[in-house]
Amino acid sequence: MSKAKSLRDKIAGDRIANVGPAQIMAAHSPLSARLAEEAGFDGIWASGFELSALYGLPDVSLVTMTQHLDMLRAMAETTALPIVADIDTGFGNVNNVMHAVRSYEAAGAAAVVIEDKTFPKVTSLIAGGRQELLRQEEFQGKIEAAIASRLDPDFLVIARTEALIAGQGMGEALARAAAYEAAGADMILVHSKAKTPDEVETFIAEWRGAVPIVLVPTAYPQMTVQRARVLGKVGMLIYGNHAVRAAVTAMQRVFAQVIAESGIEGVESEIVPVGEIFRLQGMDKIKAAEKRFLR
Ligand code: SPV
Ligand code: MG
Repeated sequence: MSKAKSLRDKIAGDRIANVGPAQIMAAHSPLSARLAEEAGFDGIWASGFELSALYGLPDVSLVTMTQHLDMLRAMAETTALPIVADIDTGFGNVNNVMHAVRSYEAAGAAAVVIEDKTFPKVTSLIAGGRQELLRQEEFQGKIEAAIASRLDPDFLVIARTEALIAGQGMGEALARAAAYEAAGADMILVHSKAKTPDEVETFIAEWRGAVPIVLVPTAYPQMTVQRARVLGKVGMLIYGNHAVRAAVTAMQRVFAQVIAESGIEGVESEIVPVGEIFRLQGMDKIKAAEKRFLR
């Protein structure tokens, strides 16, 4: 079974059994993807924000498609989880979208999320960001192009509307979501930077479409699985940047302690032993292979 089919089946099955939504954790490397899998998440969010941060860059379309695709491919080779690829605006117009969808599917993604902003985009949660929406018709064309380009019919094309982020109001967000569903989107991601879930809850209450909703509750962390389940239409919760934020928290603490103590002895008990890294790297397989084949 393809990872795309397993993700699609999970979302559909969760809805019937009323046990979802799927929890998709951000990752920016094969190592972080492996940790997310071990923790028990249902999938990986190949976040543009996280990879940009990894390169020390803001998330404003500076990281190239090739950089993101290479990292996604490495993650797909490392984790059995389905990967939801954040392909921003699709890297250009419909031609870029078609090329991207073919490339991401071939690299092992299970889904793509394409957002309805203009290229270059500006990261959504920044205060006072330049948030420009693409014309609705042009974005519908991008969704149609994405669907026409996938080889596996289970590969998910998720349309993301930034209408609320851009301050265009609930009516515009609902109209765009309906237009994107009409264009064939498998799911609708409605992004919000409101500090409470009220805005997305209003959207969901007024949503008359048939396809499930995806939420990225970074700004409104009160949105739990249980709360989303009650809403009835949410298929996925994406934890958008918690891998890179957790990594930064840990490194800042440990680095500060090492500097303060002028040495590494004090942090020894605070960090995993080197053996844990050997385990995550799969050194046991290397040893077993050498024992078996190296003569
Ligand atoms: C990302 O993680 O890259 C996202 C989510 O697109 S957000 O940064 O909130 O826009
Ligand atoms: Mg992004």
